[in-house]
Amino acid sequence: MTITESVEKSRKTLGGASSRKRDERAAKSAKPEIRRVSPALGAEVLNVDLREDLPDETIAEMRKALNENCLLLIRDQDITPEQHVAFSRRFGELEIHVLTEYLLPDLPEVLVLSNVKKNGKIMGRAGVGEYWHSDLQYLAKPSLGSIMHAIEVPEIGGDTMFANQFAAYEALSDGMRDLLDGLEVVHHFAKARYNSVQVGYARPYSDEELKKTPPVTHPAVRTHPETGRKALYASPGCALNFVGMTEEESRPLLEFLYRHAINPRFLYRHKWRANDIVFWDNRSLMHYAVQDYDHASDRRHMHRTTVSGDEPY
Ligand SMILES: O=C(O)CCC(=O)C(=O)O
Ligand SMILES: [Fe+2]
Repeated sequence: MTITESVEKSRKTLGGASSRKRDERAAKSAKPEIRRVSPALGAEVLNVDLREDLPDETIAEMRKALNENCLLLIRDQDITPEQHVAFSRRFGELEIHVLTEYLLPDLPEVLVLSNVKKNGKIMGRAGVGEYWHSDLQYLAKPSLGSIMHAIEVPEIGGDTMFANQFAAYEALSDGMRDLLDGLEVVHHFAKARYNSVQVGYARPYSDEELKKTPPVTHPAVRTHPETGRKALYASPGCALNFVGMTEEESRPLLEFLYRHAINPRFLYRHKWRANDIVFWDNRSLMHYAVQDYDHASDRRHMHRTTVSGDEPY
């Protein structure tokens, strides 16, 4: 064999190997393995690499797993913000959060949640979400789901808890379900602010921010648009009262629901590892970010995208 022939042969072999590898990767990523992470909710998706443009079938499988399990965990994803956004877009349009100072300057689809300082300035929104809520429930069209990428996490602490609101609804008596099926709840962003200020981290929202988020009304029980399953949809995050009732009249029933909705049987508590991606369904879950780490010395740096959703019914 001449040198030219052998170079040609090795080029072919290498070329063959790399295209074979791509095929293998595609075949592998087309068949993600789905493994439940707790009895209440959540599934880990294995054999996917979010740096790649995943096949449509893989995305469809993930969507199905999300609808069934309410939360997806994908570990060891060392992705860029651009890859995070590209993956998120496969599930719908992305929201640009009203709190614009916490968005990545060149990529406003990414909301930074962080207590890490750069040049003396905190890089994101710190210490938020320490109350049960569903993201953007204070909007007329709340979010379908949020996709969080953990970049730096404390050794211990800083977990996020999730509560399955399908299970909460299904555990109610027929009488209570019938009552709730006929009720609507008023939600307001100002209450979410109040919750955060209460726990001592948030700055007050500006008039401008509040003007963009007038009170909205949603059914107390919402039907999942993709599965038809019903979920309790009255989280303490931003709920004020039932339509047609005063706050005082609404309080006893709302407080019963808040207690009921977080029965330990409905919960999964996620302990974050760096490069975890957690995709939670805001239509069927509430979540709660536990601020139990030392904000002065423990670094926690997360990126979140928020997939747009439909008007609840
Ligand atoms: O930091 C977290 O774990 C979650 C905070 C939160 O509520 C959110 O990003 O929606
Ligand atoms: Fe949240």
